[in-house]
Amino acid sequence: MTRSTDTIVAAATPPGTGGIGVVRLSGDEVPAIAEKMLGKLPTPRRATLAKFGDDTGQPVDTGIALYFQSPNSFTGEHVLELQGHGGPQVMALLVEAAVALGARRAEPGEFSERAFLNDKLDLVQAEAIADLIEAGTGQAARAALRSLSGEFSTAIEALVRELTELRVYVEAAIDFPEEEIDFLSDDALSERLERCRAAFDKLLGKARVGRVLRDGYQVVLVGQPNAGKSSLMNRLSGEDTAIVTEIAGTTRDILRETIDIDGLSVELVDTAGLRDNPDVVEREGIRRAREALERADAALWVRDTTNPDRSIEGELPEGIPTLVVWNKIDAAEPPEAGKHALNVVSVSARTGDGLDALRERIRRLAGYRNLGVGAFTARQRHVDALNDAAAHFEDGRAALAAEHAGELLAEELRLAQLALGRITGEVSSDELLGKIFGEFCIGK
Ligand SMILES: Nc1nc2c(ncn2[C@@H]2O[C@H](COP(=O)(O)OP(=O)(O)OP(=O)(O)O)[C@@H](O)[C@H]2O)c(=O)[nH]1
Ligand SMILES: [Mg+2]
Repeated sequence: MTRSTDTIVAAATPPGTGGIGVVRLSGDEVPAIAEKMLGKLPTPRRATLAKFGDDTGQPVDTGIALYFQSPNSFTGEHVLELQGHGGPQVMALLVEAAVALGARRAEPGEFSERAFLNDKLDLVQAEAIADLIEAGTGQAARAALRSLSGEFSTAIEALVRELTELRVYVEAAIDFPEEEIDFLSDDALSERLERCRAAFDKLLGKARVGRVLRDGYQVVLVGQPNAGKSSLMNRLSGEDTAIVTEIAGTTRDILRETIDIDGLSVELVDTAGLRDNPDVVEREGIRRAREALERADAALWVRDTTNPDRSIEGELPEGIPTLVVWNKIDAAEPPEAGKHALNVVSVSARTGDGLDALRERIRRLAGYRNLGVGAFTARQRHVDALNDAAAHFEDGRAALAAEHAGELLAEELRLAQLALGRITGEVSSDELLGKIFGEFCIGK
């Protein structure tokens, strides 16, 4: 049974002209509206050639009508799709006719929201629809499709099941304290705990990569003036975006270029060189550079082999993974110390030397290693909820280890489950739903 709702209508194809344009309706009134616009209710799931008329019986277009009877439709409600000629006037007339016959114009994401409310999709899958539509690379599109088909949701559900079993076990142990065996300190429990922890780690790793696949990975280039930050960005992107000169302090504004590294969308952010005693404009540039750093996923600290600079280490925010990039190796050798360190790469923006290695390092920094099979898209919201759940789980484990406190462990496990429930939408608020579906396009 679906809930009883008003009937919504919207063009499902983008505004503009095209060979075909689709208007979609969903709700209780669909059969009645279909009869008025088409003269009859089409057989469910059959492509039916029909004349589309307006509320007064005037013909608007001829096309294919598709009727899906509740509950066998995208939204779970009665759905009608009118595939007409893709012109903005045709679409507008069809929408207006439906409105005159009792439908209401759909809000952004309202079709998907109804699909969610009618249990056709969980929240992760509904979000994956938007992510698939907006995917910036082929990899991201494929990953979004995996989320849409439920791979991410299944992984979450498996983890929830693990937590539930663990909780049942712990609660049983608390309820029968007189049992001779102390269930709370036996190996079976610690094995389960270990298994859960491993499952958390694995899923968090995948969700982080999924987040990067969806949102892209932002890398800020910082360093002393003249180190070659702008040259490096131009070289990596193959564009001549940034001005390059031998004058220190050339770049003042923030410049951005997006590159594709094996399907990973990386946004490079070029910034003003950091130095003391800049002029007014440059000072503002440096302020912006620092601001960009705060928000970045990673930093490339570009250093000049021909002019080894003072360290700016203290100026890099903590917690942002940083790669040291020695530039201009065509002109001078990088200093021996740290040359082979893990977080150091040597390149020449002029000749292109070392850039493949640099791209590989960026890829690895993003956790984007053995991708391909099984990657799915995720959102920051999912990563946050997973982190939250993992923190409760760890608190519970710690409480058990320190105080043998089974009740505390059980409670933390419950909170961890709740946090995971927020990801799939088992636990949701109107505010959260409004925020998620409000970002969709109209007609989706
Ligand atoms: N030999 C050599 N010169 C380079 C290389 N990369 C950059 N340069 C030169 O170094 C100078 C500074 O390059 P930029 O790319 O403007 O340096 P920047 O770090 O963006 O400098 P600011 O914008 O002033 O902070 C220019 O004259 C470049 O031609 C390189 O790999 N080898
Ligand atoms: Mg520059």
